[in-house]
Amino acid sequence: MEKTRQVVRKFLARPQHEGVGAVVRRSIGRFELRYLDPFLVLDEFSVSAPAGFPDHPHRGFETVTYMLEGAVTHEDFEGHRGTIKAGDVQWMTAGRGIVHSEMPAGPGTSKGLQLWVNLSSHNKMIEPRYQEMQSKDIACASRDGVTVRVIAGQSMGAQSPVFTRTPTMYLDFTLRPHAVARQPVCAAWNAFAYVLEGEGVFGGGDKAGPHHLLLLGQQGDGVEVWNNSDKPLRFLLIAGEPIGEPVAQLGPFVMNTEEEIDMTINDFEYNINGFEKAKHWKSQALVVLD
Ligand code: FJE
Ligand code: FE
Repeated sequence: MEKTRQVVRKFLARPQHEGVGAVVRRSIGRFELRYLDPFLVLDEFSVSAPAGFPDHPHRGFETVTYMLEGAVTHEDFEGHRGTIKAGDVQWMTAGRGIVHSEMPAGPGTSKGLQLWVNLSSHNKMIEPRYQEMQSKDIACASRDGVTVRVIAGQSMGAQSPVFTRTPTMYLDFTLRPHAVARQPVCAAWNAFAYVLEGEGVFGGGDKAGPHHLLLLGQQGDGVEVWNNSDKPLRFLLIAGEPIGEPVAQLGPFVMNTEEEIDMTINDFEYNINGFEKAKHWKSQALVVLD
């Protein structure tokens, strides 16, 4: 690494209501940062029963759910079901259509992050697919007070098996006090850091604590992060190759044109073109709440 990218903007993600009774801190996808190509949404969520994200559809992008605390049970209209526990990742390609519910499991509060990764026009209508990794199976590396968990891409010799249809790097760093991390990031990829715990100095000067998103500039071949404090620092470093296409979005439907959005509303309403199985499906989670 020769030159670190600098922080160009800094955002504090404040809590807002989403789903049914859930709270999210949305950084990407809110008014001030509508779209960071290819990323549509980054939500740090906190949810406890009976609140959650009951039956809803997706089309045209991927959701990446990374749990920090507690667990989330998901079930979809194809009968795919499971529980994402602390440290686990679910990389879901919604493609042409998924209808599912995502509800907290067990007592206490479930916390995590959900990232929405856009798909290019030729991938928007692909078959839905799941890539799931349990915490114990996530590639990890440690050196000089720096530990990284590799959710997507590679870092410090560790590599993730996740296939990212939209090329994406997703790293979870923990730095001991006074440690420094240097991570190469592809030129031309959009990149940001999101602080989970402690306080870091990013890209040669900007200090930030929890719930802050630091947008990194394009100049440089990587990023440098310092933990100058005497507490651990944990942050995500995420980067993706921009798609460079127009975005038409209506809630959980993300296409390229308004016409495609209208077709999607029609497909969902009449249970066609990928939404066939939504017709007679209801999650068990919803039944329990009834
Ligand atoms: C959604 C409202 C929503 N952030 N973070 C509208 F709440 C949702 C939605 C989520 C979501 C789910 C989890 Cl597990 C974590 C989230 C929003 O489900 F998709 C739309 N369109
Ligand atoms: Fe969802």
